Amino acid sequence: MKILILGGDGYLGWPTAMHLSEKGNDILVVDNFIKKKIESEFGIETLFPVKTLQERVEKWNDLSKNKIEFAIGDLLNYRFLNEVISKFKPDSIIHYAEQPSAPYSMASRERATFTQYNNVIGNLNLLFSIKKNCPNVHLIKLGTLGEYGTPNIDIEEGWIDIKHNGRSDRLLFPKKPGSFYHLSKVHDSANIEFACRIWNLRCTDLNQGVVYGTTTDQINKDFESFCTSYHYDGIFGTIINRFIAQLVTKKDLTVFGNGTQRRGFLNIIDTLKCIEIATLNVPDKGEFRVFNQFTEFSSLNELADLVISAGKELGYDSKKINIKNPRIEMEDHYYNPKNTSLISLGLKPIKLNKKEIIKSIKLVEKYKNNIKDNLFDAKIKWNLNDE
Ligand code: USQ
Repeated sequence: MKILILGGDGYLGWPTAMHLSEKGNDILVVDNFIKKKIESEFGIETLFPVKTLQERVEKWNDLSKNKIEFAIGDLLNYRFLNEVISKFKPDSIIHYAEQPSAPYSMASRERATFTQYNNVIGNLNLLFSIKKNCPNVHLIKLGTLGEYGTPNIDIEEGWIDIKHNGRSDRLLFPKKPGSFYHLSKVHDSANIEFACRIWNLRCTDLNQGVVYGTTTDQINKDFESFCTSYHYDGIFGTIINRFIAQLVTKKDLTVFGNGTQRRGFLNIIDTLKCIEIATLNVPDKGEFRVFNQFTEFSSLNELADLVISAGKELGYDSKKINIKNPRIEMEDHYYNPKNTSLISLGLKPIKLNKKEIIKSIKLVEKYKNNIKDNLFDAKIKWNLNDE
């Protein structure tokens, strides 16, 4: 297949490019390096020294029989997007190219509007370009499990059958997201569903949980050349990766609030498998298909306890501290999201257990001198008036 990967320089985009290239697909990666700009705005550095996209692609193309190509540009530039899509003629488009940080989107009015403008308009441009250039393409869009929030009912995969006053319909599942970033993905989903309905496009929206992990089969071929970003900072760092970095620097693990919040998680290797499964199972024309992409869910306290007990086996004695929650989110809540679609299509999940955590700890330990303590602070508060 010819697969266009938008946002192909990122934590997930780059490993996806290598994985699908190794499976024999022609890959074109597009990125505008926006995450790098935000990193420099906040003085953020990733844990591992990640090579430039050019260097990674060159090295990959030396070692592999399938080549990866790349183009630098922005989805907000409609002319650029049309040119890329009309020349490459993809069979599938995987769309990761969005501002991915909830805290960033809550930092100020400017960052909230940037997040929504960048994500929603970029996605809208993509829909128009698909309609114009390749209406049969399979769009695989990265959504987020956080689109649903934590409603007091079971979370279905995208759609829900509703009976109301004696009548019934199948409607998009109601959304109760927790940040302007998560909201941007809600708006994307609504726009894509509409485009599928009116223009007969086809899309898989992957509502993904929090990803953890550092390596994949392709990264392991040559870690220094192919590693992807690892954030532990308060903007891009996600919870498990932060906990592991806190542990190896002998800090306590910062659980926000009372830690009874529940979230869905998956290993980075399972992200790649899910994407591959999506590419191989193409939805019908006009279909807006939603998969909930996570493999297990647990409370933040359970996660912290798991990292602490894995750390104990390696001689660490960090504790869990429950700090005042900088976010506004439900802490005690019902949580039961479904995830049967990807499993029924063949996903065999990697279990988040002590062994997996120990593997990550050992890798992070090698780079612990790069960790900057001041980056751990989760300074961004959801209620700007708290200051
Ligand atoms: N949290 C802590 N301690 C920390 C950091 C976070 O307790 O040091 C808590 C947060 O309050 C939240 C949970 O951990 O309840 C998850 O936070 P996170 O920063 O790991 O993840 P989140 O902001 O939700 O966003 C991440 C990705 C985003 C993706 C999303 C999937 O950055 O791109 O969409 O995970 S999900 O969470 O399912 O919406």
